[in-house]
Amino acid sequence: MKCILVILLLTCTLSFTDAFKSLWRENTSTQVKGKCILDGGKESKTKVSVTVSGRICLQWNSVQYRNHSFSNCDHNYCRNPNNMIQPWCIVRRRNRYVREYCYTTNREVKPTATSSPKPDPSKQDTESSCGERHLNPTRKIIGGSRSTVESQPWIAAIFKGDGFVCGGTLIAPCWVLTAAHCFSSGKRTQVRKYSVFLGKTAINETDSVKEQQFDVSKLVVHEDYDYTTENYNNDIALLKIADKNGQCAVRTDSVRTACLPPFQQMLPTGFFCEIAGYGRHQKGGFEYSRYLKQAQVRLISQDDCQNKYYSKDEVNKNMLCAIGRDWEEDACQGDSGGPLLCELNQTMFLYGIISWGKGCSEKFNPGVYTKVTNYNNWIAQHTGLPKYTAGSRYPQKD
Ligand code: 4AZ
Repeated sequence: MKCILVILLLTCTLSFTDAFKSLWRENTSTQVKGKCILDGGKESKTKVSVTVSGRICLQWNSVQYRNHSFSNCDHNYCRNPNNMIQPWCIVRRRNRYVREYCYTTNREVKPTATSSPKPDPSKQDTESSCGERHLNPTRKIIGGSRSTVESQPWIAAIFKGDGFVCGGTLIAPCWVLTAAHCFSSGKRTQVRKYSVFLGKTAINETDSVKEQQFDVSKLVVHEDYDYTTENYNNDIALLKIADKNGQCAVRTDSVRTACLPPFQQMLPTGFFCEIAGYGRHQKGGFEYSRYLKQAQVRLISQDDCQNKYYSKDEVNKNMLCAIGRDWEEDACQGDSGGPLLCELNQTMFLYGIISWGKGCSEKFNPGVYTKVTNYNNWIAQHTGLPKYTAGSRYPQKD
């Protein structure tokens, strides 16, 4: 675990660009007496001061970093003066001062409406309004937190008849992304038996104000998913949804789309992300969780996942691995198909599809996810929506 952290932090540290150096030089040379240069720009003045490794940021004016001093910055809040992908700060690691990205928990928590507005058919998410949500307080349960659907408004619950099958993620008003292994009959699956619910907080309860129900008009399972070997390679599928009137998902507080990151965009090892689903509380637990849950997980390096925890035969380049703190939070049976999302610029991006793993929350057996950023072209080809797969909401570096 320690080893993973070191690699992660090294990656973060090394990933800062030269552009930063020149900006820093410029800023420090024009430091105005009495003003903190870090607070000068239009950037958000976040009060977050924890990094992706969980370290607390050092007070800016307490550090001398590479000959730069921030004597007027009397706080330890994360800042982003050089337009990195997200705010950062300086921390102490093994007697060295290094920069680390911050764990930007939140985000301005927008007030939550007491009753959801009625769906307005003219209101649909577009590729530029994805990934936004209203956060609600969550209650702690085993290995994660009970979540309100407003915190995970992209979550889809896929049913066959009355039986819950898998989770999924709404990526465009008419399209849900899920796992191929959820449909054991592959291309021969009878889609008319399936339905998809959005805006569902509890599997066994119906909330007619928040929920939207759909039929499945089309199922596309990845042509290279092999149902005979079940090695989970290319574990990705698309469902096209429409309600009885042919209408796709309408944007409300409880139903929103998640953003897709750009093709092959990856985040540093150790980055905090979150998973959501209606799956089992515990390995071997008999009953599915009735309620939507979410948990925080961190990305594991590909090298560790392929060599230390699993083998290269088991985990390939189309997969990524993640696990919660102390191996305690993980996806489990029934969560399959659901999302692994990572937040950048207060926007949620879908990086993974819950796919497999040995057991649940078992030490040294991380959760394995389909690496969504390998499939942008596949998604564009089958949905006909290249705008949604271009990753246009992803923070741009200068
Ligand atoms: C499943 O069976 C499953 N711990 C999903 C994820 C994981 C294990 C099992 C990862 O759907």
